[in-house]
Amino acid sequence: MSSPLKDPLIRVPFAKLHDLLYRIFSRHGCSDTVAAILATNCTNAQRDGAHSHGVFRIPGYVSTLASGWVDGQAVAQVSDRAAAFVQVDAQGGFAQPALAAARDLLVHKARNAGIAVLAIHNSHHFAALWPDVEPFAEEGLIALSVVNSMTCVVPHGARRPLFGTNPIAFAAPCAGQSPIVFDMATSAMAHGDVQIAAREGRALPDQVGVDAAGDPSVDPQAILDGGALLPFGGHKGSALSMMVELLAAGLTGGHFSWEFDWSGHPGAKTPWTGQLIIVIDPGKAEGDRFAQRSRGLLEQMRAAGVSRLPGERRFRERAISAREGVSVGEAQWHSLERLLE
Ligand code: NDP
Ligand code: PYC
Repeated sequence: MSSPLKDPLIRVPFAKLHDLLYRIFSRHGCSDTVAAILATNCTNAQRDGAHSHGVFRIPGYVSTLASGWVDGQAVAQVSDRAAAFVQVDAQGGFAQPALAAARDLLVHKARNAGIAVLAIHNSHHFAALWPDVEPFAEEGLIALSVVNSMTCVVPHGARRPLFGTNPIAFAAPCAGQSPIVFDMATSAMAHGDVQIAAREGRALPDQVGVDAAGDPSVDPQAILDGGALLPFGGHKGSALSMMVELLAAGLTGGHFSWEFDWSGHPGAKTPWTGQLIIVIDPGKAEGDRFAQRSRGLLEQMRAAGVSRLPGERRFRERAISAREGVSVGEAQWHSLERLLE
């Protein structure tokens, strides 16, 4: 598939892109439920300009489904483990349908207990993480999620890669405006962005990765061909990445980023790991003023000179997409259509 950035852009209605992606997922072995959930996830990412996890990912989904590595028909099994703990076995399928299957129970528990945990294992997550948390904040809840991926990050002080790119996403309600949302890999760069840079022949910034010999490199292809990424922020990002491994895999029972072997499934791209989501009901806090306090915090940040808050770029892209349609590369669109043949 051609690069989303060098390809001339066209604007397509959200529903048209969603329908195409739904048909691709269905054509390549997903159940109706899974196809609809993944199509929504991927269309939302493209709509918000989250290009490393929008339609760029579709060939990877398709090759993974063809390889038999992931089960596109899986029906997640939800277990009510405790007053504030829900466990889901995704049955070797995608994490997003597992979250959807457990969501009502999770929210019910969070509203009762003030907090609830969702532990997903035996799952594949190949997407951006903010779509998993933002909807909770839209209904007044705070949500934090972590997911681990595949070995491609050298822990601080180590000689070889071990961790995944391991993102952390957070969403909180904010009075009178869209929720506060951030979503970030704990690696210096997302693996998807390294792939995009390699396609475009763009050098990376310093301190992002190393080549196969372990020497610092700004060549994205060298990082992809046996090299590795570094955590962001040295020992601090490395500690957060370790935390993600512990929560998303150690706690849930999912695989650590180094624990699965996909070499017998050529074309497999989706990490077979786990995901943790923690949901808090701020309505249980004394005074129930959390959304107002959030707004006050943002006002102070703006007054202090912050001109760009996390999530703002995506919300801006979303508004443009609503007016003009979702932007997709022209050649990219035709490549997608060919996946229906
Ligand atoms: P970015 O570094 O692009 O952005 C991280 C966060 O910082 C976002 O919330 C972003 O907001 C915000 N931000 C970016 N620039 C600024 C700025 N100048 N000032 C203030 N805030 C800013 O994200 P990553 O490259 O780390 O991750 C990209 C995606 O990759 C994520 O969605 C992540 O979930 C996904 N990913 C998924 C993995 C998986 O296993 N499924 C593994 C690794 C990554 P905004 O959104 O508005 O740009
Ligand atoms: O961009 O690092 C990444 C990534 C890994 C799995 C899905 N996305």
